[in-house]
Amino acid sequence: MESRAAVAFEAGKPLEVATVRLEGPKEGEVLVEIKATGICHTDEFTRSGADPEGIFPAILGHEGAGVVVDVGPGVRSLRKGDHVIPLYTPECRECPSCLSRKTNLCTAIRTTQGQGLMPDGTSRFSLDGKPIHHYMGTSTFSNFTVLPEIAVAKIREDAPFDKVCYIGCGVTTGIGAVINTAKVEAGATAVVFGLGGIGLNVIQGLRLAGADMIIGVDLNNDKKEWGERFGMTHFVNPKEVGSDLVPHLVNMTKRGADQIGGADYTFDCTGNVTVMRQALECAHRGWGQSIVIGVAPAGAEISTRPFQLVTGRVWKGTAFGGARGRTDVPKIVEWYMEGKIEIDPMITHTMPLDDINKGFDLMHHGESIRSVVLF
Ligand code: NAD
Ligand code: AHE
Ligand code: ZN
Repeated sequence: MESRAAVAFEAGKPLEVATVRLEGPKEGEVLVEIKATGICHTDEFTRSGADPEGIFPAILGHEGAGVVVDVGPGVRSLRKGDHVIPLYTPECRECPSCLSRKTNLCTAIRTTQGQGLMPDGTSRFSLDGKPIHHYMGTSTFSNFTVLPEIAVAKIREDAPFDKVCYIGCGVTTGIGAVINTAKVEAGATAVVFGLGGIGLNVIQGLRLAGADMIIGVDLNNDKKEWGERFGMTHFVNPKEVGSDLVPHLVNMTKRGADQIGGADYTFDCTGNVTVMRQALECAHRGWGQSIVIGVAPAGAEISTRPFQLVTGRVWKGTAFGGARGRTDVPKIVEWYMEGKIEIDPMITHTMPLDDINKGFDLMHHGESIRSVVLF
């Protein structure tokens, strides 16, 4: 069949909308009509050429929602007409990682996914007879996409595609980092670096967990109002802090008799390795945990004095908020439908596929929280 898609032909170049060929689903795969897809900073990270796993040409996009329109042989858990969210972190429930119960990082198809291919080692997408790579196993910047059954979460049918697509990455990553990875308790203090599409969801996750003090840090003062809208209690713009940022944040979080300072939990939602170090170092001595969410460019490395770890700070990372997609994503959709979490105000812009590059421009200029492409 044919599908309209935004193709990344070369690193650093705008996406180009084209009509591509798409082969139907093979054994264990489903064909999904994507109804809406968010644009995450990770799409920009790969488009820009900063992703060491980036392969071109490719169809990017990993934050979609849609409807199953065909199923391949052997598919048992899904049928035509099901409403679904594609999962860049699948959940096979059979691999050692899934069975360990210690991680959400299913390994069943990770190798071929990183090569931009379906599990059988081939691509379903092509243009003028030449293959186009898949991306993160999802390629939601295409009106139709093929997915392995294990990489699809079935959701309730009354959930609006143009909102719940955001659960395919940003919402689940932010809220999951708080609940699954950090396991934040009521009354905690937290610092969130980067108040974009991920950081604001960390903030709403912290509010949900009952955190007392939620400090947001961003270079863009417009993000103050955004953070407050979702539960942030204090805002810091590093450009406006006279002294060093870390001592400033430690000072702000001083509590109790010892007056040591430092947050119980900190989160990097920028992908900047200098910020990751600051996030670790403003965590509380003895128990503070710092969670790396941001994705850093090829070649970037993190560093700190080992003393920071010797004295009890914990450096952790999280992918997809530690969520097991087929199990957890339908639950997060329920939370949204029941009004436990907010999504609508964060979707600041919508656009047709033809205007997808405008979504990337808005992200660059710090004007959007989430842009969503509607098919
Ligand atoms: P975004 O562009 O919407 O937001 C980034 C925010 O960080 C912006 O508000 C920007 O002003 C701020 N910022 C940038 N540099 C800063 C600095 N030095 N100090 C303070 N603030 C700074 O991006 P997003 O979609 O929210 O994604 C954030 C990061 O999370 C990206 O690196 C993305 O690739 C990554 N990500 C990771 C996962 C995961 O599973 N680990 C999932 C989704 C996104
Ligand atoms: N390809 C990059 C890594 C990118 C990365 O870390 N991706 C996150 C999801 S970001 C979603 O917006 C992830 O899931 N990581 C776990 C995994 O298996 O990829 C690189 O640096 O090579
Ligand atoms: Zn993402």
